[in-house]
Amino acid sequence: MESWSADTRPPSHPKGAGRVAAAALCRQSSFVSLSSSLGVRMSEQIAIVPAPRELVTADGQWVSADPAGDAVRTVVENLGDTEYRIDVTPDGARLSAGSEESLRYAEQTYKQLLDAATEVEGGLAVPAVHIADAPRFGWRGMMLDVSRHFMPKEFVLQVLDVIALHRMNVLHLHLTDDQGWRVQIDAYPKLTEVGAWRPETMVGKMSHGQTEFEYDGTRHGGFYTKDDLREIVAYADERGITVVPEIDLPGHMQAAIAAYPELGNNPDQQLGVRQVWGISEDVLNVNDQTVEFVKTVLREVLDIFPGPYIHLGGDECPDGQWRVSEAAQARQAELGLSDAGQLQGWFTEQVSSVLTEDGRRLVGWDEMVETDCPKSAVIMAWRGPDRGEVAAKAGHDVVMAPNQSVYFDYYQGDPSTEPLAIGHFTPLEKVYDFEVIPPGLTAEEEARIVGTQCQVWTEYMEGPERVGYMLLPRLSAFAERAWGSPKTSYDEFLGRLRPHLARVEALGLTYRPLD
Ligand code: TNX
Repeated sequence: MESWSADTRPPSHPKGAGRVAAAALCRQSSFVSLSSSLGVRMSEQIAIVPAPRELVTADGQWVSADPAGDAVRTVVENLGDTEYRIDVTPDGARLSAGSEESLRYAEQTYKQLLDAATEVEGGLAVPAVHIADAPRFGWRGMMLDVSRHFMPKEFVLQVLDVIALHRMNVLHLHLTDDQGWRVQIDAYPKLTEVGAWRPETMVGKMSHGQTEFEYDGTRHGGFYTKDDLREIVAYADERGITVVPEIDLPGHMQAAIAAYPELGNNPDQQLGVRQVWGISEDVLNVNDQTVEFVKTVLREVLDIFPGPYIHLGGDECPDGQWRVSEAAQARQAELGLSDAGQLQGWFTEQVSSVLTEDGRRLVGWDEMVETDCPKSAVIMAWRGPDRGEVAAKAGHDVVMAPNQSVYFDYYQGDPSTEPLAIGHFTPLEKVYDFEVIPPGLTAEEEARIVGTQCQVWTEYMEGPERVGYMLLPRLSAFAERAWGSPKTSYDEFLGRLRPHLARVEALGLTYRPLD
C-alpha cells in the first residue's frame, strides 16, 4: 500500500477533491508497513505518540477537514470499553469509541493527526486514515515523588496534561517519605508543620551510598492542602486519570516520626526530618496507638482520593529497631510470628483494614510479597522483572516498574555532561526497548500483569524544570511500551518523537533535547 509524503501533498486542491476509495479504508487485520516508496516515513509525517496499534492510510490521499470541530464523535456499543476508531474520509472525520474514556483517547489521537494538516485552497487537508486502536495494558502510570522535593500544584497539573497527551491513565503520588510529609492531615497538624520542612543542610548520597557531599544548603519544604489535592484529583478525572496516593510505611517514615516521636522506636530521641537520602533506620513502631494513628491518617486520605487504589509502600523497611525493641519483640511473640517480615505484614494488614472496609484496594512495592500480604494487593515490581514474575506466580496483580528500565532518576547520558543524578544509566533507547512482560510466565500469570509504570524519584530534582528534563522524552518512549504500540526501529520512533516534542513544549514543560 502506498503512503503519502511531503512530495505527494497536493499544492492545493479544491474542497472535496482527493476522493478516497471506500475500499481503501477497509480494516486491516495486521499492522501495516508505513514506509513510503519515496523514503519519507509515515511516522515522521503523522507523529502520533504513542503510535496507534493499527493505522491504515488511504492511498496517500488528502481530504479536507475542519479542525475546528467538524468531526463526529460517538460512543458506540460494538466497541470494547477501551477501544476507539478514527475514520477520516472525504465525507468527514468520525471518532467512535466504546466508552467516554476511550473517546478521550480518540480525541488525543485526532488532535495529533490534525498536526499533519496542510493548508490548501479553501481550507485544510489532512491525510485520509483509518485508525483502530486500544491500549494493551490497563495500568499506564507514572509515579512522581513529591516528598524528596516538593513540587508546586501547578506543576502537578502540567504533569497530568502530559500524561493525558500520552494516553496514560494513572498518576501515583509518592506523598510521604523520610525527607518530607506532603499531605495535610487535620488530626495531626504537626505532620505538615514539622514533617514538611527540612533544614538548610542536606547531604547528598550517590547510589549505594559511596559518596556523601553537601547537597543544597537551603531550607526546603511545602505540602498540599486538601483543597489542592482535590483540585488535582478533579483535574485528573477530567482527563481520565486516576490518582493513586502513597503513604509509604512502616519504613520511610522519618518525617512523621520527627513530627510525632511517639510513633518511633526511640521516642525519647528527638529526630529531625531526614537530611540524607537513602534508607532511614527509623521506622514506625508496631504499637496499638501507632496502628490507630495510621488508620486515622488513612481515613483522611480516603476522603481526599476517591480512586480505587491506595498505595501503602512497604519497601525498604529495615528491621534493626524492631529486633532490639522490647515492645516489638513482645508483639511478635504474642502473635506467634517468626520474623520481622511477618511483623511488617501484620502491621500492614491492620492498617489496611481501613481500605478494605471502604472498598479500596491495597497497592504495595514488591517487598510486600515477602510479608504475607493479602493476595488482593496489587504489587509494583521495582527491584527487577523477576520480582514481577514472583508476584504474578504468587497470584497478585502486578504493575511492572523495574528500576533497570523505567526509573527516570537515572542518567540518560554521559554523567560528565549531565546534571547530577542518582547514578546508573537509562538512555532513551533503553526505555524504548523495555519489554513489559517478564519472561517465564504462563498465559494465566501473564494476564496478571495489569500494566506498567515509570518512576520519577526526585532526590536530585529540585523543581519542575529538572523533573521535565529527566522525564521527557523518556516518558514518550515509555508510553509506547505501555500502550503496546507496534515496535518500530528506534530511528522510526525518533522520527515520530521529533515533531511530538513541540506538543510537550506547548504544555510548558521542559525536556531533554534529542542528541
Ligand atoms: C529506591 S523504589 C526507592 C526510593 C528511592 C529510589 C532511588 C523504591 C520503592 N524505593 O526510595 O528514591 O530507589 O532510585
